[in-house]
Amino acid sequence: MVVWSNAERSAISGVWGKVKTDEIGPQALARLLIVYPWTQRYFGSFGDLSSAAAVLGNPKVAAHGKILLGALDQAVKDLDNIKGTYSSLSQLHCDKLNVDPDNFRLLADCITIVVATKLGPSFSPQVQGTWTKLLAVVVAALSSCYF
Ligand code: HEG
Repeated sequence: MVVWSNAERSAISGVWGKVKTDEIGPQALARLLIVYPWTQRYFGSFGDLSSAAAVLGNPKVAAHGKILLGALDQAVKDLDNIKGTYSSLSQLHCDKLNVDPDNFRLLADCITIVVATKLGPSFSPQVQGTWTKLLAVVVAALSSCYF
């Protein structure tokens, strides 16, 4: 059972209030596909991913990035029930999409880098610690069907 202190809850809503999911999502997914190119194998239907410019300009990447961050929004809004929120998503990624769960952590790192770039100095080490905890819980919840 994950316990969130009031300070952690307010740090998370502070970060979330400063990011635009429509901006962060596409940027984070594009980073994943560029930095870790093997992740492109899951997005065969997305069209041209042949260069960084192609990934950054691909409308399907942008649209899917928004969907990803929409799912993160659900976690942020219900911090005490992240495992429940993601139970069917975990099943989908495991049974149908066959996504290697190591990739969840890589996407989490990309999200953190994009958020840090956006927030600048207000993304203090303390805030980063809480944010990293949130994403670790998200990754664990998405991975739950695999184990
Ligand atoms: Mg996944 C679909 C969320 C990591 C590959 N992902 C989806 C969907 C959501 C989601 C909400 C739509 C589900 C639906 O249509 O019912 N994904 C999600 C989260 C995270 C994540 C929250 C991690 C934080 N996904 C992830 C990673 C990969 C991946 C790391 C592959 C490297 N997701 C993937 C694929 C689809 C989804 C291939 C189907 C896309 C499509 O065909 O439109």
